[in-house]
Amino acid sequence: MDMRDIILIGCPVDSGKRRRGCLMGPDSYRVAGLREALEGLGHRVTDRGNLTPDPIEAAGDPRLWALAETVGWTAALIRAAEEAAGQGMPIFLGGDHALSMGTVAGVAAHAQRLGKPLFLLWLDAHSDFHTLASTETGNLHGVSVAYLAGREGFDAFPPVPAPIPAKNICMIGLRSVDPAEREALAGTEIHVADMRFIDENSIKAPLAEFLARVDAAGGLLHVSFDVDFLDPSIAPAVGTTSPGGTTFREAHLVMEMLFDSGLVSSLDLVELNPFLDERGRTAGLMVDLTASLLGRRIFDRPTRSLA
Ligand code: 5AB
Ligand code: MN
Ligand code: MN
Ligand code: MN
Repeated sequence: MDMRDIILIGCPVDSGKRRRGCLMGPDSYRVAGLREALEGLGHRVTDRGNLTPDPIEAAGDPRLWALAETVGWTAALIRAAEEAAGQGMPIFLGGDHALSMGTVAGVAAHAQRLGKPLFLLWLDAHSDFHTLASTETGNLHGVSVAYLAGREGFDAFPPVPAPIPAKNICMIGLRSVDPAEREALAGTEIHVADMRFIDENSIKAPLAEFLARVDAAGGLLHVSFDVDFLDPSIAPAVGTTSPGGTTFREAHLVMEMLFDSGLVSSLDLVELNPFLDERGRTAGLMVDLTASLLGRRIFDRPTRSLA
């Protein structure tokens, strides 16, 4: 198996919504043994500790929660992600999903320097496709994809160095999409696999199709893994629970397919709120799934009959 240089970067972003707790996520992954799990698979792992946001004196906006702090995080994360992407495989330990505005934008800048297209896999119950104008809650963890895709109205934020073309974005696991998001998505080439599509076609179908396109394009692949992609019965430690999520087996298959593809070049683990966890089980599950994405397996394929 390929040994990788993995860089853990703590991103205790907690400004993307009103309910606090995601700032404890990076330490929760550490306590749950992420580093040890990845080292046990033969990878070289460096933990860079936690980042802090740039101090920003942006004017607030009464409609938007903690705008200046999220802008400060985005600026800091763009720099950190671009640098780390040139040194190994960064795993960004969240923190809420607002952090992906910075991490993915930074990785995209790196990809652009390499002259390779970046593809984005969004594993989430939500599409996170609001603009600052359309958000109803004012929670900025719900606008990340819109920013990264280059939608208008993000003047308060650093310009996206290399917006991601809509056809390079795939969302899997959707089951909570607001009307303004649905309308905006319909006008794009973003690939969406909602839970109905998954129920009718299997989770393998949209992922295999997407991975084939990444491979054919010689692209880099960033995976943004929101804990609420998982069903809340197995992953209770999230603020925005949404019933009808992916099962352990579906999520596990996604991780195994991602590993087999050899295409994943960076990863966000977002929205874990350890304050809401039950004896560390969500953090432990996320560590196990990350290990599967990085090569933990039951048998080497193809699986033979044991008879
Ligand atoms: B998450 C909602 N669409 O805009 C909004 O958890 C939820 O990062 C956003 O996917 C959920 O606040 C953001 C209702
Ligand atoms: Mn999300
Ligand atoms: Mn979500
Ligand atoms: Mn959430």
